[in-house]
Amino acid sequence: MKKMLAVVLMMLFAASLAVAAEDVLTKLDKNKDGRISEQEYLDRVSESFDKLDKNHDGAVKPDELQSMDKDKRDKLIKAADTNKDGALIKKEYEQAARKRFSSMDKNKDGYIDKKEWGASLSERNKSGLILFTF
Ligand SMILES: [Ca+2]
Ligand SMILES: [Ca+2]
Ligand SMILES: [Ca+2]
Repeated sequence: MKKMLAVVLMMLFAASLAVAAEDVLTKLDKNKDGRISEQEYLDRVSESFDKLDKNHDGAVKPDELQSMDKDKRDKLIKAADTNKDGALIKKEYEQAARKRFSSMDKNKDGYIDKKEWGASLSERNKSGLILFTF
């Protein structure tokens, strides 16, 4: 009986994850063609950068990422800070996002469709690049 319950709970959990993922996809998909183009993705990335850059000096520094846990923050900076100065400028951030986009676009057609988006979810959890999760 307990086992059944665990299975049901797991299914519910998986279902809620799927719903959340589709929600985000719908939000990103501005022209409603059911997939995310690189431009749609980068628009959103640019918005998220502006939000992170609290003092609007064009660079996101670790102290502006205090709300994130240290591990994720370090991973993000490590992944995106190409000139290794400890701060992320928008160009670096967008470059990392572009890389992210092409790694999600498994069939290389320039779009992230529903299947690709779903498949990338678990990967993103592992990679810690939560900023690109939306
Ligand atoms: Ca679209
Ligand atoms: Ca930098
Ligand atoms: Ca694709």
